[in-house]
Amino acid sequence: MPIDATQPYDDQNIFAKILRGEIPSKKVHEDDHALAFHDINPQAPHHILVIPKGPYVSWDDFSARASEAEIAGFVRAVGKVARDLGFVEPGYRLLANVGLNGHQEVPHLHIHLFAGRPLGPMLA
Ligand code: D5M
Repeated sequence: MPIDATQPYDDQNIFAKILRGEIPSKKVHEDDHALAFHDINPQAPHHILVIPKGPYVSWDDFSARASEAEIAGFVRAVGKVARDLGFVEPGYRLLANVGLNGHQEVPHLHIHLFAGRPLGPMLA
């Protein structure tokens, strides 16, 4: 079920549990600001989720409240994951779902990174 992105941060959400190591993930990158792991329900040959380590519900929450260091660290981590996994050529797609109409299901900001096949035109 999609969530309301204006809700307060819930530290029992599944990605908070992954960050605390309470449930496993197939990790591909970790640094001070970000964790990246394989999506459990891949929509492309490569489907990675990149999440900030701080408690941010959505892109909206993150862009409004995160520090400059957190924003820079997170954005750089997304790019580094794509480069390190060899996605830059022939390309990849980034996606962040926000709130009810964006069909965001997990209330901790995550960037989807899709690669490994032609992804076609953007869906509206
Ligand atoms: O996407 C939420 C995404 O989170 C969806 O693609 C499945 C993925 N997911 C859910 N639980 C897990 C675990 N435990 N590991 C890895 N991936 C997971 P959204 O943008 O919120 O609709």
